[in-house]
Amino acid sequence: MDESIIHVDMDEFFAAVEKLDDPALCGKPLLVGGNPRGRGVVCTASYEARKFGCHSAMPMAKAIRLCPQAIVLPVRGWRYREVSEQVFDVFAQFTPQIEPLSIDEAFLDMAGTERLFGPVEQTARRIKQAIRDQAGLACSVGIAPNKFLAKLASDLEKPDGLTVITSDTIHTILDPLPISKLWGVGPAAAKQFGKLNIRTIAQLRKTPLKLLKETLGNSAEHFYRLANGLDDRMVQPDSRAKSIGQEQTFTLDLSEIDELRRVLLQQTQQVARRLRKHDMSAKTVTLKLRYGDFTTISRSITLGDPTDVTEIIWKAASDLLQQWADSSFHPLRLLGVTVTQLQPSAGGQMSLFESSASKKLKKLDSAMDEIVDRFGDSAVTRGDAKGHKEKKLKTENRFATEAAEVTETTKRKTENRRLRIADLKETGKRKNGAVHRLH
Ligand code: DCP
Ligand code: MG
Repeated sequence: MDESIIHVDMDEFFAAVEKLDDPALCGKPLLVGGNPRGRGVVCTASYEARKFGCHSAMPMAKAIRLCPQAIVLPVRGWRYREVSEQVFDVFAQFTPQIEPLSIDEAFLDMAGTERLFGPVEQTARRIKQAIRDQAGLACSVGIAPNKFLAKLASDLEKPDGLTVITSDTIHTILDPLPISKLWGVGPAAAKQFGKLNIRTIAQLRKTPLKLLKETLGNSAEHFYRLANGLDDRMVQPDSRAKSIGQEQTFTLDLSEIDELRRVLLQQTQQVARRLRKHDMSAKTVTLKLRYGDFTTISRSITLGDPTDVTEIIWKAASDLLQQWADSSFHPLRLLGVTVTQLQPSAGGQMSLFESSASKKLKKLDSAMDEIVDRFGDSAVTRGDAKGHKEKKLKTENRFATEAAEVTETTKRKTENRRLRIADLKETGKRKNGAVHRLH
């Protein structure tokens, strides 16, 4: 099948996150954006508010005139980014070929995944369901042979849509649409087309290319190709790594904590080494633990400062393992460690303000890296200092001890978030002032 490009676009994204965090907002007209008393604009209007003519980029004051009963909410960028990350994590469960377009949309190239997941349309349904389960939100999906058609398709049946354009249906779907649906047709281009009496894609497709070139110059061919459903841009995956991790499935479930520590130490050394190779530091360390019945949980900790030092990451990872073992030990089928919240390291230079303990650790790391580079991974490993407190190096790992169970099973995750949100509301962190009615 040629239709291997998927475009996913979240529905009423900022408003949907607000509804997710406060279900009392569901079904209500919402305007998320800037202050109506200043020159604030609408970032998004919920579908209920769109019925009154409100839309993105409209001055907030005007939107309120159109829909006075709307609830106006301020922009909570950090929260939308957090949910966006969950959505992109779902994409990564289906393909590494992900091209992000914005906070709420991406292209996925599914070519070659049929053997693993079945037909692309079926996979698209699974992606929609996984986004609903893991992020609690609805999205619209377009499936087509190329990026232009996939993006156009995802917009055709919003909200909660799924539209397939095949090579057989291109013209039936494109022809009646206004030319403003073509990628790159703004008001100026639309005016030019108007001079040629071209208002629909069918009219454009049927106009001789020569005539188009006389009026539109170089861009004529681009629009003519789009009107015919042709686009050969590739999906360009975002190459910046978002996480570095190492995991291992055991032939027999492992039930010895010392054995697990040994595996984790190896994994941590490899992860930290890969971080240094990429000149990156990480702020969050996450353990993945899978039990014999496939229940998968994770525990994470956020460090005070980003680091690429093995000893600091090991301290975080081994503490997490110990805390888990103390409270809910089970034999493990799989153990893994991942670091996230990556950022470039400070050029590998040791800061003047760095403590001598930290400098020593960095020297140790570079010496170990050199040995591994020359003689391979198994050439050297550090000792597990557990129980030898006097040997423990006093590193300045100021852990903002935020150990939290991030994942349980996928199903329980959404439920947990709802509980957390209810918690937040109760503790008043989401202040009443954040939701203000403006009349
Ligand atoms: N956004 C913004 N300013 C704009 C347009 C959008 O801040 N001028 C933000 C708010 C949107 C988010 O980006 O929620 C995603 O943009 P979309 O164009 O995908 O719009 P929505 O997701 O809100 O709605 P739709 O269901 O039409 O995709
Ligand atoms: Mg959207």
